[in-house]
Amino acid sequence: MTRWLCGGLIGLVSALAAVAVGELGAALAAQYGAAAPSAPVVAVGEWAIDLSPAWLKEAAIRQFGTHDKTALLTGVYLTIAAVSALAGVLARRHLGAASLCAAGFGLLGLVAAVTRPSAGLGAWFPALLAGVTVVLVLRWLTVLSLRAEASGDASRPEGRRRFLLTLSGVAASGAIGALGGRAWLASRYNAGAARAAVELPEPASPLPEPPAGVHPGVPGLEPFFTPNTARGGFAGFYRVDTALSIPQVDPKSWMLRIHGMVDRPFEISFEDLLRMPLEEHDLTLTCVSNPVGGPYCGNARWLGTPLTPLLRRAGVHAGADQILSTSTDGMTIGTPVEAVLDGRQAMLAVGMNGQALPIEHGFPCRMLVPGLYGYVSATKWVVDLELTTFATDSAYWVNQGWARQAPVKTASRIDLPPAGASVPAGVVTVAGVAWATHRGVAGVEVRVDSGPWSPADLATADTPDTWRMWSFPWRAAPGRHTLTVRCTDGTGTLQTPVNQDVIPDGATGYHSVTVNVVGG
Ligand SMILES: Nc1nc2c(c(=O)[nH]1)N[C@H]1C(S)=C(S)[C@@H](COP(=O)(O)O)O[C@H]1N2
Ligand SMILES: [Mo]
Repeated sequence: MTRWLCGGLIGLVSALAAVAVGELGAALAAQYGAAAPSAPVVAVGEWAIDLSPAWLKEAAIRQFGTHDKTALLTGVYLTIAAVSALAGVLARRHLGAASLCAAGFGLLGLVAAVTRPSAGLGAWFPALLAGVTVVLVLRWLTVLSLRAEASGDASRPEGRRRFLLTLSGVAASGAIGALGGRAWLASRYNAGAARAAVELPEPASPLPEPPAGVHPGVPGLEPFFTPNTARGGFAGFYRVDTALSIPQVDPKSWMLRIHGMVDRPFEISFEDLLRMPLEEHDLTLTCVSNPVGGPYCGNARWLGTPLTPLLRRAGVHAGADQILSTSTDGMTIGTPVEAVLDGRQAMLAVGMNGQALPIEHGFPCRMLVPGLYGYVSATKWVVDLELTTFATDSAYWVNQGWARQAPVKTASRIDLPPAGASVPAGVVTVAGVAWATHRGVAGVEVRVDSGPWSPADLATADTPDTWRMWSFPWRAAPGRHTLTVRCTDGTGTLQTPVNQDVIPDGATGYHSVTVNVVGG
């Protein structure tokens, strides 16, 4: 075995041991009641998310979609692997310097862990354990291998075998420890059982089913209500957030505080919330990071308590123009007070499509305000509403370069036929969705190549707060054709053809797909 390889392996194995100890430490912290225990690797990953600029986050969402978290953690692991391998090589010549380097890495994890907004007491514990472990294991293995080389043992087959056995022993325990720690943490820190136990009360007056015909009945077109999780070949409701480990909130200890520029600040428990009048509302939620034709838009029937009476109860001061909401994981979202009080159905939602809110969609409670992008309205795991002003406080995404005010822009999308599809010549059904949340959709038009715009068949509207489905019978002639869609909102304003990127306040432009029509 070359010295380089030996050093690199020692570095990798030490890092693996440290990662394992970090995971086990987090599980141990959870066992003893730490509020939001997280392994150092996760803390570093979340830190990286916060530090990365808006364009990078946006690119990650675009590139990896909901898998952006997996991509990020993979990146963190690869960085740890590279740095630790280098430290291992360095250790053979400069053990002190390499130990410092490893300790520095541990310190990084420690700083990340204690500066997380969700960090509770004991957040330092897993990272400190991991940091100490990496230094000790690196030193131990390096000294062992140098000694074996000095004594000539390393050049004998039994000596080499003995050393490799030690290395693989540490590696195997590390792998088992890391996986075991993760499983242990998942079992200790999990709101699944609490969620299953929630019994949502009936709304004061249940909302009737949406009118017949909200779906055009085109086979293969997604359902009018997006399922909470993937079903029947259709993707589940999109998820966009900065949480690497999904917050697990116990509804028994959940409290929502309403304070700031109000006459009567107060707190309510989850039980209080469920005793308030609940109402259902159909609402399409969209992410500002959704590119033209993109998937980050979903429609659901939500159950919750209206936000306006709560604000009235608190008595909002005249000068307050922003509701700054905060989640358990420290996300802050700023919503215009004006929008919430103008009569639209803003709510604190506890149910989604007939179930308690899924954990990844904000269990036990999230905010929703029709007509605004998620990053300025839809706080998941919300625990705090502070009445303030836009002049004094700015929220997370705004600090990252996104706009303060972000009403949902008018958009339309072709879902069928999918881009690049081959379809037989004859009548082809083109279909999709259009939304201008809170303004409603009044018309959809389709254009073939550079031909004239033709009106599509609109499915029945549910409410102006939901998307509207549409279809269009196209007499398709053989060849390559590009289909383009546009819509008109409920105020009579045509969707703008101007192409704009998602930053700072949402993409615009028309969605096109090119398809191959075959046969004749
Ligand atoms: N706590 C928290 N709430 C959040 C976010 C977040 O990162 N953290 N992201 C917001 C954004 S950008 C969007 S688009 C919506 C997405 O909600 P969903 O994941 O339920 O679809 O949640 C919003 N609420
Ligand atoms: Mo978003």
